Amino acid sequence: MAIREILEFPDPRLRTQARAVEEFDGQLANLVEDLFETMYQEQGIGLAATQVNEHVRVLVMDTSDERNRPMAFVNPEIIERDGTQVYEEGCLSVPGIYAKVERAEQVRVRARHPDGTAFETELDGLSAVCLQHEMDHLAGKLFVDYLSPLKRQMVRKRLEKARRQDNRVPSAT
Ligand code: QAP
Ligand code: CO
Repeated sequence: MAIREILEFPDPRLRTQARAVEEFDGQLANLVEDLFETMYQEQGIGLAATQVNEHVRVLVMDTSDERNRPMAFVNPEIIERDGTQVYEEGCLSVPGIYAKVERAEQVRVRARHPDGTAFETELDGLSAVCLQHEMDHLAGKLFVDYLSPLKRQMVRKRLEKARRQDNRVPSAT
Protein backbone atom coordinates (compact mmCIF):
# COMPACT_ATOMS: atom_id res chain seq x y z
CA MET A 1 0.00 0.00 0.00
CA ALA A 2 1.38 3.38 -0.94
CA ILE A 3 0.30 6.89 -1.77
CA ARG A 4 1.49 7.58 -5.31
CA GLU A 5 2.62 10.87 -6.79
CA ILE A 6 0.06 12.35 -9.19
CA LEU A 7 1.22 13.73 -12.56
CA GLU A 8 0.06 17.28 -13.25
CA PHE A 9 -0.95 19.07 -16.46
CA PRO A 10 0.88 19.76 -18.80
CA ASP A 11 3.05 16.69 -18.07
CA PRO A 12 3.32 14.86 -21.44
CA ARG A 13 3.04 11.46 -19.68
CA LEU A 14 -0.66 12.28 -19.10
CA ARG A 15 -1.02 11.92 -22.91
CA THR A 16 -0.06 8.22 -22.89
CA GLN A 17 -2.61 5.68 -24.19
CA ALA A 18 -3.15 3.00 -21.56
CA ARG A 19 -2.94 -0.65 -22.64
CA ALA A 20 -5.46 -3.33 -21.67
CA VAL A 21 -4.78 -5.41 -18.56
CA GLU A 22 -4.04 -9.05 -19.42
CA GLU A 23 -2.87 -10.47 -16.08
CA PHE A 24 -5.24 -10.28 -13.13
CA ASP A 25 -2.51 -10.81 -10.57
CA GLY A 26 -1.18 -9.41 -7.30
CA GLN A 27 0.55 -6.55 -9.10
CA LEU A 28 -2.83 -5.38 -10.42
CA ALA A 29 -4.40 -5.75 -6.95
CA ASN A 30 -1.56 -3.60 -5.56
CA LEU A 31 -2.09 -0.90 -8.16
CA VAL A 32 -5.84 -0.79 -7.40
CA GLU A 33 -5.09 -0.48 -3.65
CA ASP A 34 -2.62 2.35 -4.29
CA LEU A 35 -5.14 4.15 -6.51
CA PHE A 36 -7.81 4.00 -3.77
CA GLU A 37 -5.34 5.07 -1.10
CA THR A 38 -4.11 8.00 -3.19
CA MET A 39 -7.62 9.05 -4.24
CA TYR A 40 -8.95 9.05 -0.64
CA GLN A 41 -5.83 10.81 0.68
CA GLU A 42 -6.22 13.59 -1.92
CA GLN A 43 -10.02 13.86 -1.40
CA GLY A 44 -10.73 12.86 -4.98
CA ILE A 45 -13.85 11.12 -6.30
CA GLY A 46 -12.00 9.36 -9.14
CA LEU A 47 -8.47 8.46 -10.18
CA ALA A 48 -7.09 6.77 -13.30
CA ALA A 49 -3.86 4.72 -13.41
CA THR A 50 -2.50 7.17 -16.03
CA GLN A 51 -2.44 9.88 -13.34
CA VAL A 52 0.08 7.89 -11.28
CA ASN A 53 2.17 7.10 -14.38
CA GLU A 54 0.88 3.53 -14.79
CA HIS A 55 -0.35 3.17 -18.35
CA VAL A 56 -2.86 0.35 -17.99
CA ARG A 57 -6.67 0.47 -18.30
CA VAL A 58 -7.54 0.73 -14.60
CA LEU A 59 -9.57 3.39 -12.77
CA VAL A 60 -11.18 3.80 -9.37
CA MET A 61 -14.03 6.01 -8.16
CA ASP A 62 -16.09 6.74 -5.07
CA THR A 63 -18.81 9.33 -5.62
CA SER A 64 -20.66 8.56 -2.37
CA ASP A 65 -21.02 11.29 0.29
CA GLU A 66 -19.80 8.93 3.03
CA ARG A 67 -16.76 7.88 0.90
CA ASN A 68 -17.54 4.26 1.58
CA ARG A 69 -18.49 2.98 -1.89
CA PRO A 70 -15.24 2.15 -3.66
CA MET A 71 -15.61 1.05 -7.30
CA ALA A 72 -12.79 -0.29 -9.47
CA PHE A 73 -12.98 -0.75 -13.26
CA VAL A 74 -10.42 -2.74 -15.21
CA ASN A 75 -10.54 -2.59 -19.05
CA PRO A 76 -13.75 -0.49 -19.00
CA GLU A 77 -15.82 0.01 -22.17
CA ILE A 78 -18.88 2.22 -22.54
CA ILE A 79 -21.41 0.14 -24.45
CA GLU A 80 -24.36 2.58 -24.35
CA ARG A 81 -24.75 6.31 -23.76
CA ASP A 82 -27.94 8.29 -23.26
CA GLY A 83 -28.76 12.00 -22.93
CA THR A 84 -26.43 14.86 -22.02
CA GLN A 85 -25.53 16.72 -18.85
CA VAL A 86 -23.17 19.58 -18.03
CA TYR A 87 -21.13 19.32 -14.85
CA GLU A 88 -18.41 21.54 -13.38
CA GLU A 89 -15.40 19.22 -13.35
CA GLY A 90 -12.06 19.32 -11.60
CA CYS A 91 -9.11 16.94 -11.67
CA LEU A 92 -6.32 16.00 -9.26
CA SER A 93 -3.94 16.45 -12.22
CA VAL A 94 -5.19 20.03 -12.80
CA PRO A 95 -5.40 21.28 -9.19
CA GLY A 96 -7.53 24.29 -8.35
CA ILE A 97 -9.08 24.54 -11.84
CA TYR A 98 -12.76 23.83 -12.53
CA ALA A 99 -14.72 24.05 -15.78
CA LYS A 100 -18.05 22.94 -17.20
CA VAL A 101 -17.96 19.95 -19.54
CA GLU A 102 -20.84 18.32 -21.45
CA ARG A 103 -21.02 14.52 -21.31
CA ALA A 104 -23.57 11.70 -21.54
CA GLU A 105 -26.17 11.69 -18.73
CA GLN A 106 -26.25 7.90 -18.50
CA VAL A 107 -23.77 5.21 -19.53
CA ARG A 108 -23.76 1.44 -19.58
CA VAL A 109 -20.27 0.10 -18.81
CA ARG A 110 -18.71 -3.31 -19.33
CA ALA A 111 -15.54 -3.94 -17.31
CA ARG A 112 -13.72 -6.43 -15.11
CA HIS A 113 -13.17 -6.51 -11.38
CA PRO A 114 -9.51 -6.66 -10.27
CA ASP A 115 -9.92 -10.46 -9.88
CA GLY A 116 -10.76 -10.75 -13.59
CA THR A 117 -14.52 -11.40 -13.35
CA ALA A 118 -16.55 -9.47 -15.90
CA PHE A 119 -19.47 -7.20 -14.94
CA GLU A 120 -21.79 -4.63 -16.45
CA THR A 121 -23.34 -1.65 -14.71
CA GLU A 122 -25.36 1.45 -15.50
CA LEU A 123 -24.26 4.81 -14.11
CA ASP A 124 -25.94 8.21 -14.22
CA GLY A 125 -25.45 11.74 -12.88
CA LEU A 126 -22.13 12.39 -11.14
CA SER A 127 -21.02 8.73 -11.34
CA ALA A 128 -21.50 8.80 -15.13
CA VAL A 129 -19.52 12.06 -15.40
CA CYS A 130 -16.73 10.63 -13.27
CA LEU A 131 -16.48 7.37 -15.24
CA GLN A 132 -16.29 9.30 -18.55
CA HIS A 133 -13.69 11.71 -17.12
CA GLU A 134 -11.52 8.82 -15.85
CA MET A 135 -11.87 6.87 -19.10
CA ASP A 136 -10.62 9.97 -20.93
CA HIS A 137 -7.43 9.80 -18.81
CA LEU A 138 -6.83 6.23 -20.06
CA ALA A 139 -6.96 7.63 -23.62
CA GLY A 140 -4.54 10.45 -22.76
CA LYS A 141 -7.28 13.08 -22.66
CA LEU A 142 -7.91 15.74 -19.99
CA PHE A 143 -11.05 17.78 -19.22
CA VAL A 144 -9.19 20.98 -20.17
CA ASP A 145 -9.01 19.59 -23.74
CA TYR A 146 -12.72 20.46 -24.05
CA LEU A 147 -11.92 24.15 -23.43
CA SER A 148 -10.83 26.60 -26.15
CA PRO A 149 -7.06 26.78 -26.79
CA LEU A 150 -7.04 30.26 -25.22
CA LYS A 151 -8.69 29.03 -22.00
CA ARG A 152 -6.36 26.03 -21.90
CA GLN A 153 -3.38 28.41 -22.18
CA MET A 154 -4.83 30.42 -19.25
CA VAL A 155 -5.08 27.22 -17.18
CA ARG A 156 -1.43 26.41 -18.00
CA LYS A 157 -0.33 29.91 -16.88
CA ARG A 158 -2.35 29.77 -13.66
CA LEU A 159 -0.83 26.42 -12.71
CA GLU A 160 2.70 27.69 -13.51
CA LYS A 161 2.12 30.72 -11.30
CA ALA A 162 0.67 28.64 -8.45
CA ARG A 163 3.70 26.30 -8.62
CA ARG A 164 6.15 29.25 -8.57
CA GLN A 165 4.44 30.56 -5.44
CA ASP A 166 4.38 27.11 -3.80
CA ASN A 167 8.11 26.68 -4.43
CA ARG A 168 9.31 30.09 -3.34
CA VAL A 169 11.35 30.39 -0.15
CA PRO A 170 9.38 31.59 2.87
CA SER A 171 9.97 35.29 3.55
CA ALA A 172 11.57 36.26 6.89
CA THR A 173 8.51 38.01 8.36
C1 QAP B 1 -13.06 13.75 -11.73
O1 QAP B 1 -11.88 14.65 -9.94
C2 QAP B 1 -14.39 14.44 -11.64
O2 QAP B 1 -8.65 20.76 -8.11
C3 QAP B 1 -12.44 13.46 -10.39
O3 QAP B 1 -7.74 21.07 -5.62
C4 QAP B 1 -14.52 15.74 -11.15
O4 QAP B 1 -11.57 13.87 -7.88
C5 QAP B 1 -15.50 13.78 -12.04
C6 QAP B 1 -9.74 17.60 -6.69
C7 QAP B 1 -15.76 16.34 -11.08
C8 QAP B 1 -16.75 14.39 -11.94
C9 QAP B 1 -16.88 15.66 -11.46
C10 QAP B 1 -9.51 18.62 -7.59
C11 QAP B 1 -9.26 17.75 -5.41
C12 QAP B 1 -10.42 16.35 -7.06
C13 QAP B 1 -8.86 19.76 -7.22
C14 QAP B 1 -11.45 14.79 -8.65
C15 QAP B 1 -8.38 19.91 -5.92
C16 QAP B 1 -8.59 18.89 -5.01
C17 QAP B 1 -10.85 16.07 -8.31
CO1 CO C 1 -8.92 13.73 -13.73
